[in-house]
Amino acid sequence: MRTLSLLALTLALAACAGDPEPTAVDDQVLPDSDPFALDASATAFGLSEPYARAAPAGGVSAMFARIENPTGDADTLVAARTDAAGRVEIHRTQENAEGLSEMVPVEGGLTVPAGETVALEPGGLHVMLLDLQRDLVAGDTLDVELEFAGRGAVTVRAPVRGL
Ligand SMILES: [Cu+2]
Repeated sequence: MRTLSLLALTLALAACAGDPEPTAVDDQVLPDSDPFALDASATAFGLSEPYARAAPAGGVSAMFARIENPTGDADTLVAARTDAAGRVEIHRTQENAEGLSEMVPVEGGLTVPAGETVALEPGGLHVMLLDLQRDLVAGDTLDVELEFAGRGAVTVRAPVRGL
């Protein structure tokens, strides 16, 4: 799902060319049925490529995605929720002093700067799903509510993938 960036670029080029009706382009950028978009405009904050890892009930999993912020204002992911997990935390995987990989909570929330994309990916930032309330099976989908300081709560539907 790289279409968001490409379309944003297309939109910018169209604007430079003096497109008289840029809003008409906005309307067709992302269809309403697109499960990955938080907003139907390529110039708006959005999320792409979400997925969660398969794991059994009682275990742990993680959700990954790219959070794209082409707007002029930073926003911060302050919390996440899903009924599939007893507890959800925002984590960063890093190397500790002993050279071992460890996960630490991101204090104060995860800021997505204006004009930037933050990738939640294996080995880096992720939404940690603890105390799974049910099996997450490859092929299923998982709804995760992400709460941003600025724009409020948005729900992302993440496909579940096997390891
Ligand atoms: Cu973690």
